[in-house]
Amino acid sequence: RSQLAGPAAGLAGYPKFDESSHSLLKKHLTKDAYLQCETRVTPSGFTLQHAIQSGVDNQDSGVGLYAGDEESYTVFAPVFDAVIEDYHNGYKPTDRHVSDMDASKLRGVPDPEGDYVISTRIRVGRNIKGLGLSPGISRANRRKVEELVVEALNQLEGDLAGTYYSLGSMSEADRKQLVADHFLFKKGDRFLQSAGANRDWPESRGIFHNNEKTFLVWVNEEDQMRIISMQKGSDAKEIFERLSRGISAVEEKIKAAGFEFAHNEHLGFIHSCPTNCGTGMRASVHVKLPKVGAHPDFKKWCEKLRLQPRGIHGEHSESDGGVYDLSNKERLGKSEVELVQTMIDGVQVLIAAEKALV
Ligand code: ADP
Ligand code: CIR
Repeated sequence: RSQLAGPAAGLAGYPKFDESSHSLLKKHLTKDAYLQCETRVTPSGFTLQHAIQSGVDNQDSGVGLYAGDEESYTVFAPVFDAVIEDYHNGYKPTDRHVSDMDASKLRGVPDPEGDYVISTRIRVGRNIKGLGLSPGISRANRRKVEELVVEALNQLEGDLAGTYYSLGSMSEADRKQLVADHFLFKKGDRFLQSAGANRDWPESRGIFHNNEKTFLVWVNEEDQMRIISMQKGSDAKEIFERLSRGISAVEEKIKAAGFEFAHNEHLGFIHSCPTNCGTGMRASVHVKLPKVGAHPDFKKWCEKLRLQPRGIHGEHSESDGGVYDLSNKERLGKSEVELVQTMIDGVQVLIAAEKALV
């Protein structure tokens, strides 16, 4: 395939950003970076215009940039490196990622009495090397991913064993209930839509879960896999231990089929969104913090504690009844254990603040 996206057009296709937009794309897509990347194309045919489409269509994006394949991160490095450094607390192009999945190292329980934390969830993303990323994946590769992953999941045993439900054959009522209960991804996310990640929906998408719905795997949404461990209460150690076993079991089966997770020393596990590279891990609680959440400095406190607040239905949703989703913000350059510990420690601080506020 040609290494040119087309004849150089200079700045003719440079996007317009609203004054109100605060995305990392707007901040880091300098004219110089744009000109460097404008004519480049990855081996699977992904261009800069594909990578930035979501942030251009959705001016309220926090980030606004997606990769269509592993190579997007190097081919469009002038933009991706800057966004990654900004989002992941100064992570440099020369830095190396680290990993530690040892649950026994975690210290403390956010809310031992169970007065504030409703539930805890830890998820990671995983993609299979060479099969593309959702914004650029081919229909054939997406089908291959579903086949490989479902075959791996069907071999899981003990508390990890469960059933795969394809999105295409699920009733609308069942789908809605799974979304409302926080188990399933939502449909038609406009950020993913613009990124090209919703093509051929709902084909090859689905969800696997065990009987208790404490171990779940999303297939072919934003990433090929989202591996999730969750339960009521705040026992992060138990949840992390189950997640760790689950990831290893899935990886072993994927390897037995002759494939491997997309990973490199610098970016850790490769994801379609640059915010997820590294561990791909988001460890979150749903926690009742009506006073802290309503405080004018809430966002500042979260930033200081390296936490990201989300609403009650996940990213781009609002809080309801003073319940917030709080999770580690960074995912790259720190180990899984460090990031879960960041969440535990930060949530403890905010619960103490909630108790102190009158
Ligand atoms: P992701 O976590 O994969 O980045 P979202 O932010 O959209 O994606 O969250 C996905 C779903 O997981 C949402 O329904 C959200 O409410 C739910 N969720 C997140 N954290 C928790 C938690 N601690 N307990 C219960 N549900 C949660
Ligand atoms: C956005 O830019 O808002 C969406 N594309 C999602 C960004 C990833 N999520 C995050 O942690 N802010």
